[in-house]
Amino acid sequence: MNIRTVATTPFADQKPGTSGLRKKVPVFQQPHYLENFVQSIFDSLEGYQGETLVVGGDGRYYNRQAIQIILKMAAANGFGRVLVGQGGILSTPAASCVIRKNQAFGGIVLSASHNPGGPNEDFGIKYNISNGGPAPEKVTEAIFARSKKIDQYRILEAADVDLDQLGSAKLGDLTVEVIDAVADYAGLMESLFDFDRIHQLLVGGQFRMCIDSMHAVTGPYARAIFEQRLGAPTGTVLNGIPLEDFGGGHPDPNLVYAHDLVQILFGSNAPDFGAASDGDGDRNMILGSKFFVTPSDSLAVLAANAKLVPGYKAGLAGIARSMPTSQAADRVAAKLGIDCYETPTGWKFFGNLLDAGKATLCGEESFGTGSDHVREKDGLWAVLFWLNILAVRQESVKQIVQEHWQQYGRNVYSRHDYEAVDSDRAATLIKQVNNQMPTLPGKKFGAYEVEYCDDFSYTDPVDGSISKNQGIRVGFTDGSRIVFRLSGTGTQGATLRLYLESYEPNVAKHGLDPQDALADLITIADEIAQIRESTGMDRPTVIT
Ligand code: VG1
Ligand code: CO
Repeated sequence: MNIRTVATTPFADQKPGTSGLRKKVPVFQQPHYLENFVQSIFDSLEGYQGETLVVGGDGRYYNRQAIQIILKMAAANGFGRVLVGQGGILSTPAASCVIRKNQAFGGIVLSASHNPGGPNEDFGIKYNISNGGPAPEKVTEAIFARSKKIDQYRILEAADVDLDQLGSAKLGDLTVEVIDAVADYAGLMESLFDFDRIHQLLVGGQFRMCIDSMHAVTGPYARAIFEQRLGAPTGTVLNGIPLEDFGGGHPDPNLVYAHDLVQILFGSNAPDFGAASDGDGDRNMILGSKFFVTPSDSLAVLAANAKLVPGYKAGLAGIARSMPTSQAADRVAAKLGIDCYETPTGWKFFGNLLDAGKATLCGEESFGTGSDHVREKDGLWAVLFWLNILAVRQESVKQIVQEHWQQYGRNVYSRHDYEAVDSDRAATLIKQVNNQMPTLPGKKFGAYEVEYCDDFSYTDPVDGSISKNQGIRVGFTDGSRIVFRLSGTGTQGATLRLYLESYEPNVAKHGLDPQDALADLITIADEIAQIRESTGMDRPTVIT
């Protein structure tokens, strides 16, 4: 066995963002770049000798090459066993499922999620801990600190492992098991949802659905679950073959990037239900016939109807949502008499709440929903949850959401993204808003009066850790909110996210277009942050 210790020098830019380290492929392809980061992960961990590591990714360009490097480094660093998805594939929620089921020490997930893939597009790497969830900040900070000092890494000299053949192989002392990427995950789904009832819905001839996998990782999962197990007609899954460049598309399930699906669901003779997922399968977009469900509403509707679903019929311990997510879920929690937690953006902040049994359902406005079944958000899980509810209630998606609004009022919501803004300009914009923080409370903008303005800080109720500077909130006396935040997942310049929310109890106004209902807040946001002037952009790149 030939283990090489390779001398290296640090890269200054290996700070993990909201969800791991994301860079352009050519950055990752620089000599030692990936190796440095992987060794920094291993150097930050303790006690993994002889233990199991899970490795898989969303199949994007460079996935296979990166996995071969990681396997050889895991062998050289003393792991006992690596479980790797066939073809190098594991969706993010499936990786979480496999880590938990096999009581692995941790996992490495290769994905840049919703960012485009290809030789000049994005790649990413993320470490997940033994609970199956993204490493908490104290771990990602340790990895970053190590990456700034690293001077060597260890790698085994060996031939590549055949990732396409199921079964076991040896890399030095390391056992590499190539596992079915879908089986464990599909089994978990079957244990949570009423597959018989969903099957009846799908084969009854009345109900039609389609799922857009956007040429990303969920294709094989969606085909196995919906077409093979649940009996949906072949062709229900669109773009179901994972491609290294996602067919040139942007695998982000929103109204802008999932335009094929949107055209079908808003076209003539539209199906009853449509869904899309992102590059690594942890996001979802839910559509009814000519109807879009905002992710914030989706979380609230799932929570309100959870008792209809076998896996959740005992009720929910609590609900957690990220700070910028609308407060629709808070209303459901209040009605159910359970706690609602508000966390910073990013799934890593839900892990402790889920582990401690404080929350059962979690959600983010960015098309992310999940529960305590794994420790990642889970796109197809959300689709199944909706289908289970539809099968029981026998109403349309639109009826269910509108009835929800009648009961709870509507939290009108929208997010405006300004992408690829010059980084200095974006920093200046945030600074300018920060400077106004002391003087904004009490200030009037037309009918709106600012009640509070702060930079969101979170104290984890389980371990007491504090995360500061998580987005600037401007709250108004009528409960409306504006939030300003810079993205932590982009790879080009900065992305400004503007989150807008107001509350509308009046049923007669529930049909309004959110952009019209939020028009005043949009103007106020520009007045406070001078967005158009600071970014040099007339309008947002993406509105959801
Ligand atoms: C975005 C979303 C956030 C999500 C993160 C990872 O982060 O806003 O809610 O958790 O992406 O999602 P940011 O920092 O760009 O706003 V993805 O599906 O990695 O997996
Ligand atoms: Co994702």
